[in-house]
Amino acid sequence: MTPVSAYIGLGANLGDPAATLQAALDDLAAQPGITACTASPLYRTVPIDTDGPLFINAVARIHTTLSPLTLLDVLQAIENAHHRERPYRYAPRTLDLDLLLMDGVEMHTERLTVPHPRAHQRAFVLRPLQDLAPDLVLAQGSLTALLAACADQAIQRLDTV
Ligand code: PH2
Ligand code: MG
Ligand code: MG
Repeated sequence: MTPVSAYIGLGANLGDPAATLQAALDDLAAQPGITACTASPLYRTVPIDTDGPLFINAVARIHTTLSPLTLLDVLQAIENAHHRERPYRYAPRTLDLDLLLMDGVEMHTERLTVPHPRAHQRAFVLRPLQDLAPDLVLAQGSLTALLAACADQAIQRLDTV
């Protein structure tokens, strides 16, 4: 089976978020069925629609032969390995891995909606996505136009040395 590309959003605001995101990127790259993993820089972001500590966010592009639901299982297993708890919606978390986009995939099920239904409204997703795919156009518009319309402009790129 030919691999397709998919974009994964990474976020954390509990524990050591930057270290957890780096570890999660390594975990992703090591999965059977994931053949490449390219990461955006990390960003420090203000919590949106929730409160609690600042987040660290990033996006990864992977190539995968996994089905969307099997990929979701893999993402949730990695979240759980990093002690993710789900006491209530948008609770502070050690690790959140969201399937944002997948080539050729549009699905709306109780368990999974792809493309991610809120990605186009969130600078903490769009800004790192723009680093990986500046010319990408979502159903709602170009990344540049969508970013200009985002409420969450408070986003700071972390310089990696
Ligand atoms: N994730 C949410 C809700 N709000 N805000 C920021 N800054 N970063 C996130 O990853 C995030 C959020 C739900 O998953
Ligand atoms: Mg999320
Ligand atoms: Mg999630």
